[in-house]
Amino acid sequence: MRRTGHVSLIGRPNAGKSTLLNSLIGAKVAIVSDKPQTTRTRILGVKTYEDSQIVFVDTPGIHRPLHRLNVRMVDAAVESMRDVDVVVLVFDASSRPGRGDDYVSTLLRDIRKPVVLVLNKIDLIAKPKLLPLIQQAQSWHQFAAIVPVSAVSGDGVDRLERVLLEQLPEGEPTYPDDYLTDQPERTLVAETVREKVLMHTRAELPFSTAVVVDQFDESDRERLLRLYCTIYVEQESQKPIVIGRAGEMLKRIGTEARQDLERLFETKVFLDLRVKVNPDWRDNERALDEIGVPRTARRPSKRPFPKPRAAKPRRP
Ligand SMILES: Nc1nc2c(ncn2[C@@H]2O[C@H](COP(=O)(O)OP(=O)(O)OP(=O)(O)O)[C@@H](O)[C@H]2O)c(=O)[nH]1
Ligand SMILES: [Mg+2]
Repeated sequence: MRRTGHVSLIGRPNAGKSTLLNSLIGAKVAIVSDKPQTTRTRILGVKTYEDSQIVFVDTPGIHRPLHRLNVRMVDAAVESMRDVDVVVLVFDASSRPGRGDDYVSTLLRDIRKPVVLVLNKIDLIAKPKLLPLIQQAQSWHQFAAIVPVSAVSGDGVDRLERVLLEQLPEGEPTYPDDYLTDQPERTLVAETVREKVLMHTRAELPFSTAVVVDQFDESDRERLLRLYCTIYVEQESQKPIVIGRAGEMLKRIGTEARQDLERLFETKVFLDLRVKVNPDWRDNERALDEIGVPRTARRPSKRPFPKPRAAKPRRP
């Protein structure tokens, strides 16, 4: 039977949603990192089978938003559930369920469509731990199925595909067979650079970095694709960290991003990176529009977004 439909991948930050998307469609369309909140927008990845098609929707991890950027991110994830045929909740089986997971379960309460639970990262846990986890997970929601996988090794991913195809409605594929993603080339460039920044920085920097492609010069693409990007940080003090001593860090980021882009575009790439400060861009609606984090249905509030409160000093 021909089946087709949309499946969204939702879950807590770092659960492995983007790794799973890439594994499912067999191509890297979403960047991945060991830092939470890597994905900032919805990313479509299409898998075409002989007679069926699944349109996967990778989403930002669901977390407590402390900036307007994060409000857009979380809303994008929550809204994705409305538009799809099946929801896949991705859970990091190597972690302990916490309050964030309780919150995600409450979001599933009103969902009147099949929800499949993926227990990801099973390569990191001892086999005997899996059964108790499956039993515990049954209290979170009435799942249509629970599928253990390792998005990194690919273990269990084909079973997940079979389970999802069974849940999808009958229908003809909507995208051509060779269609892979909705991500424009410019976005893939910006995201590749951001992935390298995430890989090599720590603490607040991964969260406060954005990348914009200023110029995508393909006039001589067969010979050399010329790309000019700006890496935005929030504060002057963050610039030297991204640039590094004698420009060493920026060079490393540039070299690694260029190598990935040369593989992706199958041509030689010239990549120019500069670093600029864009103060508080994470709380500036216009900056977010320019950086390419789409607005969600929620209307932007005029009030300044509440800043996280400083922790109260503890009594000795
Ligand atoms: N060992 C192991 N690591 C995994 C697996 N899946 C993902 N990871 C790692 O988990 C980290 C987070 O992966 P991502 O795919 O970026 O997670 P995400 O859910 O998309 O995260 P956000 O975009 O921040 O919401 C990365 O370091 C991945 O390499 C897995 O099956 N096994
Ligand atoms: Mg992701």
